[in-house]
Amino acid sequence: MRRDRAGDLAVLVVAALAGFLTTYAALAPRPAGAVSPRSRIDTVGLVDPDHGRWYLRGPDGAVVSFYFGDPGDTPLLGDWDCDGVDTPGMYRRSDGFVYLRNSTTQGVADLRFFFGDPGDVPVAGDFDGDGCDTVSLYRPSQARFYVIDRLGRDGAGLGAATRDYVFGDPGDTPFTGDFDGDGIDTFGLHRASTGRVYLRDTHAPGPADLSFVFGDPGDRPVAGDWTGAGFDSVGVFRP
Ligand SMILES: [Ca+2]
Ligand SMILES: [Ca+2]
Ligand SMILES: [Ca+2]
Repeated sequence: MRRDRAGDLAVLVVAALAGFLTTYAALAPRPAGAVSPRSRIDTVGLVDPDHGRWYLRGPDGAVVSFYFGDPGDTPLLGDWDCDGVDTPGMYRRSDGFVYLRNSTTQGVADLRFFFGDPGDVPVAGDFDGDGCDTVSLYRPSQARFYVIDRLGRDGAGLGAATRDYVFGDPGDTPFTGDFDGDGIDTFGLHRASTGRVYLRDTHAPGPADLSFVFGDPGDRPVAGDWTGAGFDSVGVFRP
């Protein structure tokens, strides 16, 4: 979830996964005279699934911690209000709602909307490059992604899917990132049985643009810009 707003000093968060691992990013101040606005370095954060407590690590090592959500919620991170700052969200399977918050502090959700079917997996990102993150949907039983470029309205359902397509196999774990640095987030998959990662750079059916083996069975994939290179690459968290 890329944000290149020159001069912003805001804290950002990128990418979230089902379970409890998130990656966390902050936009560092631009060095004097720097031309490129890309000075973002991603780091990681964690959500304690037993207590709904978030731990987000900044580039200076400082950790922001707060409670948001209930045990068992699926965490999300994104820039829901397009202000350049990524903040928490969660999907609560028990009531089928997504809850989004616009600050990295404790408090109630600013927006909630009904989400998909019970087996669906939420995936957050900026899928059209307009600077706003939305919550899209991955349906594991069909290995199908539904790309949604608007947030649901408060109390109502998801926005309409603009595209949907099959990518990967049922059982793959989805994640999002801007793997080619064009400002648009797309999907990656991690196949636990083989440890193979599949990355796709466009929102259309087709084979992976890049595939490689990374990590061990049981690892959880994340994507982020770990070096400030201007594109996202893959990491794993080993529980
Ligand atoms: Ca925001
Ligand atoms: Ca968007
Ligand atoms: Ca991209």
